[in-house]
Amino acid sequence: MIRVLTYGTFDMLHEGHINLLRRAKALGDYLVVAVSTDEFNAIKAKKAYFPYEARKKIVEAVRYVDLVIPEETWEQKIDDIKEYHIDIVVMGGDWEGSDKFEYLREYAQVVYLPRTEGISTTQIKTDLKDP
Ligand code: C2G
Repeated sequence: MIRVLTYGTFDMLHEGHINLLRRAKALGDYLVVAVSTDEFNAIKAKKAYFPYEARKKIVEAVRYVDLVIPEETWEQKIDDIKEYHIDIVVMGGDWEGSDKFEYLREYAQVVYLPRTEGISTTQIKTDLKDP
């Protein structure tokens, strides 16, 4: 069984997120999604519209997702790979080459998938503010 892991805020879930989750799952048999907690988002200087519990429930409802865990620190990834016996870590292309992920190659495959162009939570918020 190939086990895949990905990380993200997944706020205001949209097609770009779904495309990522669908392709991540297609790389294996079991997909673990680490959703950023509100406290970790503050560390990432990212403000989510929906609180963690809501984002967790929404991501858990996605057919490609087998397990949702909290992402609380930058440093938890090696422990996550070991605890969940992860074979492949997957992220969108905006993370390609990032030192937040490249070091994981010692523990698992690291795969970056092209982002879905033209959609982001930030863009949605901007468009809604100024239609
Ligand atoms: N994504 C995508 N296409 C988009 C928008 C997002 O492929 N149009 C991908 C991102 O590349 C990421 C995932 O969807 O892999 C989740 O995106 P975010 O919720 O914005 O995640 P981010 O804030 O980048 O958090 O430790 C890593 C961080 O938690 C990642």
